[in-house]
Amino acid sequence: MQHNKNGHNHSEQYCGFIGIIGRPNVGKSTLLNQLIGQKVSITAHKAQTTRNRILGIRTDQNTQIVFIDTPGIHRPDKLLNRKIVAYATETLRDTDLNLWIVEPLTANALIKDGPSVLNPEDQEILKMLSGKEKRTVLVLNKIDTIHQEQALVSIAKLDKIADFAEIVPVSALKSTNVEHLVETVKKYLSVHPFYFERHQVTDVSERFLASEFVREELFIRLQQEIPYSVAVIVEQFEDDPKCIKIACNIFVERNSQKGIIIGKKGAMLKSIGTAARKKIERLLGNKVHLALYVKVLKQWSHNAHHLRTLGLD
Ligand SMILES: Nc1nc2c(ncn2[C@@H]2O[C@H](COP(=O)(O)OP(=O)(O)OP(=O)(O)O)[C@@H](O)[C@H]2O)c(=O)[nH]1
Ligand SMILES: [Mg+2]
Repeated sequence: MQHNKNGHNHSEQYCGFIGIIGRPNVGKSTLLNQLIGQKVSITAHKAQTTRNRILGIRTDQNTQIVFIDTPGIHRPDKLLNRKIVAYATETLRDTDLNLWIVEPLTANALIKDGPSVLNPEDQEILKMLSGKEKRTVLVLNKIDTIHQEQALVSIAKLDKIADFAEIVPVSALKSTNVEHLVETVKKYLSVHPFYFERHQVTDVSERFLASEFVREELFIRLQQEIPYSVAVIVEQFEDDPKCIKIACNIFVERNSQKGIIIGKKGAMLKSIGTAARKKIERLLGNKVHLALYVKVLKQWSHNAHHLRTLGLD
């Protein structure tokens, strides 16, 4: 029987469900996209971009890794946030292995020891992972922003706070050491027939991705609370090979927000539409016509009924 460097037998298929968890904005979705080599999860410089559980599937020869991107874990204030934090905390219960993503330790933390090197939110996550440390790979992301020496000191400090499976430094943005992370994950797969087709990279529909690419542009361009007050729903998706026709409703919570999204003479909505259309065209490999409509749905993010209608429950 032939075995490769992960101890895998060539004639069997190996699979695993791998959770990607961490605070908001640490780079979970950026990492997922790099791990599978395709953009299936939207990213932004603002916290709480991801609202759903999103699968990224990577199949190489006889291994299939199912990565699960989750919303950032934080103290929820409104109903929407309670729901999205639940997606993350429920995910880490059912996975074969979790990748816990953290940012480089601050200079202030580097003079401390023990769990207090972590910021308070990460200390909470450490408690949630209690008992699962050996099934947790701690991923130190954004190492492109620090000196190598600082990375080494950070790893030494993090190594002392729990008995993690491994600690892997990466830069999701620059794709540094991401392939090493994949090789690490492969050691934790078990024998099982592939769950998905070999070519499948995600479980979310093109329709959902189209709405997410619109939401990504809203996140990038809008300030303060507005990104958190928008939800995007695809109303029409006509699969015409000459030009795919997509129409989306953008729901906001207040009239004033509607005005800001539309902008002076519609300029803001136009630039959002153009940028999102280009991303959707790249995704679908086809010409796209994208129509956007802004509608007010008062206080939707606090309302269970509206959350259900918007597919967020
Ligand atoms: N410099 C640097 N920036 C990064 C890296 N990885 C992610 N980022 C940036 O960090 C920000 C947040 O990235 P996301 O991938 O959206 O983070 P997230 O953890 O998915 O955030 P939530 O979905 O809000 O929980 C974006 O501006 C990314 O470009 C990295 O390795 N280096
Ligand atoms: Mg995200």
